[in-house]
Amino acid sequence: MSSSASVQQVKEIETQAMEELDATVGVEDLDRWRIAYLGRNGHLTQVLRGLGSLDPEDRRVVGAEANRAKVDLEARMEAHQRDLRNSAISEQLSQKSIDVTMPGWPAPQGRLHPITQTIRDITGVFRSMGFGVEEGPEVEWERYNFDMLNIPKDHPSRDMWDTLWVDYMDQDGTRPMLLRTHTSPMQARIMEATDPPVRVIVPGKAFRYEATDATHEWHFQQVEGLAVDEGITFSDLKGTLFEFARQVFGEERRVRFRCDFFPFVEPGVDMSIDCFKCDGEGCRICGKSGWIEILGAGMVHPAVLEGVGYDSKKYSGFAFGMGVERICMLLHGIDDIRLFYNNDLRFLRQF
Ligand code: FA5
Repeated sequence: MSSSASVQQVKEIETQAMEELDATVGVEDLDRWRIAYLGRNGHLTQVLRGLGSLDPEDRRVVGAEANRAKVDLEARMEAHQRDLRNSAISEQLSQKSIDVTMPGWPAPQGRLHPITQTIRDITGVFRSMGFGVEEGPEVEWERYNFDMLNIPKDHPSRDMWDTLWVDYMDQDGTRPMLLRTHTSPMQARIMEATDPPVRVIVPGKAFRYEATDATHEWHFQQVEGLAVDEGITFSDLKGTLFEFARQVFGEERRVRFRCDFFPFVEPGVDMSIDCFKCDGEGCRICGKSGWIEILGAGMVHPAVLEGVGYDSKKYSGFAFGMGVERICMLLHGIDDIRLFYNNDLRFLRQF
């Protein structure tokens, strides 16, 4: 074999291999081609094997040419393989065509619970009147929930709040911790920690050992309010609560104040709104009275002021505590408080 003839032979193998490679259309086709030209007994491999029988000069020239052709063919094969894969994907995509104009799946979106929305509405109104917002513990000491609010141990007024006691014993065998029965303990906590003037509201949960019905839950939300300064009078209390009722319920809702007793205020009142269901006629919701009580209030008792170290001759103040669920019921015409906590999405999705 002369060197030019062998180089010629390599070129012919290469040309033929290129033509056949372009004609391969599938993975199996391509594999057959690789075996035929680059495989262990392939055409080009045989040329390389035969180099040993050539004289040194031919071996160098033909060997270099055959190796170049091998590298070129391998590169061409890889490129062809990529082309085949890409056109297979395009083919698949064109068969399963995607309609980009179709509407997508809606992303599920949560929303605030109606009670959370109502708390935000209430705090918004009081913020606009210059009140700050504080929060406090739900598991509370008896001292703050009762004693510091002028409700001593064994006093009958403790019966106003059926209490859930926490199973924690003091050294003397008493249980001094409870689930707070109202947000009022925060009055004492705030005054203990701050000097007057105080103007704050406290949203939070309260718990009572109570049977449930259309307007009573054993756990519910309250918003406490407290304002203490020099010269605060009962008309400040009335003005503030009237303005709150006007902003939350609108001008047309009627408001009623009645005397009430709470040991930590003197005088004490409760405030009611005319019933949303019967417009004051009397129905099941309002217990046939035409009114729904939403809050208790009054002037902070001098004993409470003195108990936190305030001078009750210099300072006076008012406090109130409202039930958030009752307000939400009035706002939306909801006739059973238990609906808020049943986790029934058909109810909750309406807000
Ligand atoms: C109190 O809890 C006093 N701490 C309120 C207060 C604060 C008076 C500051 C004076 C000064 P009362 O128990 O009435 O008061 O509850 C206040 C409001 O919480 C009620 O008007 C009512 O709207 C709501 N509430 C009371 N019990 C329940 C209950 N079981 N379920 C739902 N809401 C309730």
